[in-house]
Amino acid sequence: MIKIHGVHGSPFVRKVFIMLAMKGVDYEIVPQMPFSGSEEYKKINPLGKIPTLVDGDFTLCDSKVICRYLEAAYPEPSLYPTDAKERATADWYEELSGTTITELATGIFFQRFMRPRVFKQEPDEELIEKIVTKQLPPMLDYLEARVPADGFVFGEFTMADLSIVSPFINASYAGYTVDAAVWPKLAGLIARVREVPEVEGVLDAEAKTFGKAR
Ligand SMILES: N[C@@H](CCC(=O)N[C@@H](CS)C(=O)NCC(=O)O)C(=O)O
Repeated sequence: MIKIHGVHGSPFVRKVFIMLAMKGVDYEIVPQMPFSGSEEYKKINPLGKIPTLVDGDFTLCDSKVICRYLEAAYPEPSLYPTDAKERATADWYEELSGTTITELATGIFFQRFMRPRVFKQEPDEELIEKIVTKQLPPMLDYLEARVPADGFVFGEFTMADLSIVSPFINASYAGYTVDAAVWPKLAGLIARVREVPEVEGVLDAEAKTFGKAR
């Protein structure tokens, strides 16, 4: 059986769990905290990051790479667009969202959620203010101009939708929501993605892990 090394709550691990659920592929979670410094874990993932997929003697790192492998290995249902331009656009959204946007959104999550709970430190409110008022808005404007008012980015649900939304789920754990008065399309997409049954299932599991209702 496929093993995923990681934990609930990571925006990257979440994508892999949801994709496996949508493809109907059974998997086992091997608990692996980020930033653990485990030398043993670095033997399968030299970066020490989560997730890592292990299937027998086959090992794969990085959520983007893992998701592309899963799409090729388990083609149904298709979760990436097949048209060349749409597929490339989906890849770009996953790249943008998995880098800069995740850094900003998880910055809020780290400060407001992880720091007090895990590190017993006060959040850096100045940093949060800078993210929320200066750094995140241009990204939200960019996405707002590209996401639809109804349905999903490429009609049917794809990993592009999940990639765009995943960082904002982390920010929501820290009390941040995308203002629907300013970015109505993006706020609507976030709400619709949350309602996809497999997304709901994984978010319920996250809520149990965090010990609170989502
Ligand atoms: N590009 C990687 C990023 C993975 C990543 O940064 N995961 C975080 C947890 S959300 C992590 O393990 N951080 C630990 C570290 O950076 O050392 C992917 O898509 O899987």
